[in-house]
Amino acid sequence: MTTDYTPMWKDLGLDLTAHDALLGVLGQAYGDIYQSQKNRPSGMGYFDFVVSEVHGLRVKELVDAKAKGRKVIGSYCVFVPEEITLAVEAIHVGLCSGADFAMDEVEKYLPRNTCALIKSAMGFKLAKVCPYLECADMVVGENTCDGKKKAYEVMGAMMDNLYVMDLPQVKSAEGKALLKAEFLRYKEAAETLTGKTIDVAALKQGISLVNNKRKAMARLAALRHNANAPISGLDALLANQIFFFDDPVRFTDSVNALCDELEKRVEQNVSVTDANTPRILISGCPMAVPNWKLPAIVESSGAVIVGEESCVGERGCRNLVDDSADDLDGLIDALVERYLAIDCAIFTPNTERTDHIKEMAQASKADGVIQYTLNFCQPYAMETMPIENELEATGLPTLRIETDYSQEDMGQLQTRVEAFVELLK
Ligand code: BJ8
Repeated sequence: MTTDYTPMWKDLGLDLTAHDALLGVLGQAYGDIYQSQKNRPSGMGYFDFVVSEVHGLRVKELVDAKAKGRKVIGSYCVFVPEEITLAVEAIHVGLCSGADFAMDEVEKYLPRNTCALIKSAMGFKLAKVCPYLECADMVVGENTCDGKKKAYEVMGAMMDNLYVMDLPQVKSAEGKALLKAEFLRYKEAAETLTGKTIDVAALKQGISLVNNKRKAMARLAALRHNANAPISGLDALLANQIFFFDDPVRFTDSVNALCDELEKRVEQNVSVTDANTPRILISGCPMAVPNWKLPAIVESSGAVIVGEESCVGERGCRNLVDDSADDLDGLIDALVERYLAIDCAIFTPNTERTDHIKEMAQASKADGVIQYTLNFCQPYAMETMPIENELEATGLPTLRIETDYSQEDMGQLQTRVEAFVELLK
């Protein structure tokens, strides 16, 4: 029996007609792209269920938790430390921004040549279609790229619960001090929101929950390195996307259960590919739900994606937080250490990102790298050429793709990706 969530959506203030349209598009895309795949691991059943209930059961869990006094904090960037959110017993949800919505309205507030991710975040707000955003007691924006920075100024006028975190652009001693000051300011804001005070035990517990999620994702990433890929890139991307809004313990258990199954697949030589399938690493801008456009094209062109160098992927979830300190200051320092290693293109210089791409390509036995950039994203577009030069100097073929969330360039992308896949064979 399916549950009718309409009263809940209405109470959250969603525009029901627009929301129905969004769910219709999401369901159609999911059916076409995901459910048409062959030989999927049975452990993906859990993730299929999460998607089928993405605006239903998970949102109900948040609404029920709020009724019991818990708070919900939404975030747009992997720099916002979930460990601190969990330490005040709040729920941390990533706000996905992976589909075009209400673009005509958005372009009344933002220039047309703004990246799709920023426009999507604004469109979801203007059209009132995101239950996570409407559920959130506090929404955290961050000063990363110029587009996001300026968009939060506009969004701040539309929302009374937007909190903006400043971030360094340089990984210097001063940059580290700024990040620490901002994490302490976020800690205070989270404490004020919830009325809870973070102590060493609470922060250690938050660190442990998030470290466990990251360890499970590292296990999944390593299993994809096998010569006989036990899981498609699309399915692995889905787990990376759900990382941001599922219950952390249930998510970790589900990824570990999936990995147990994948280990058996590897032992038994069960694969989603054959020995000649080209292996591709995707690198660049984050792919938020339901942005499956490029991976669907790549895998329907006869290649398999073996890793994502992306914030919805390894850039976002690698590296654990050292929880050995016995005081709050030491634990905050450990958080700063871990987060400052994120090699987002907003940093200058950012050469460690190229090193990371090379390491990932080698570990995953990639035959080629697709550099994926959203149109009008200057930080990632600017890094494309030096990275291409370095990778090609090591003999690794690369392809540059600049696109957005529309379907208009599908044919052209398909042709270019197919040609690249042929080259790798
Ligand atoms: S840590 S990648 S999640 S900022 S695509 S909005 S950069 S113009 S998303 Fe990001 Fe945090 Fe960095 Fe990761 Fe700007 Fe580019 Fe748009 Fe982007």
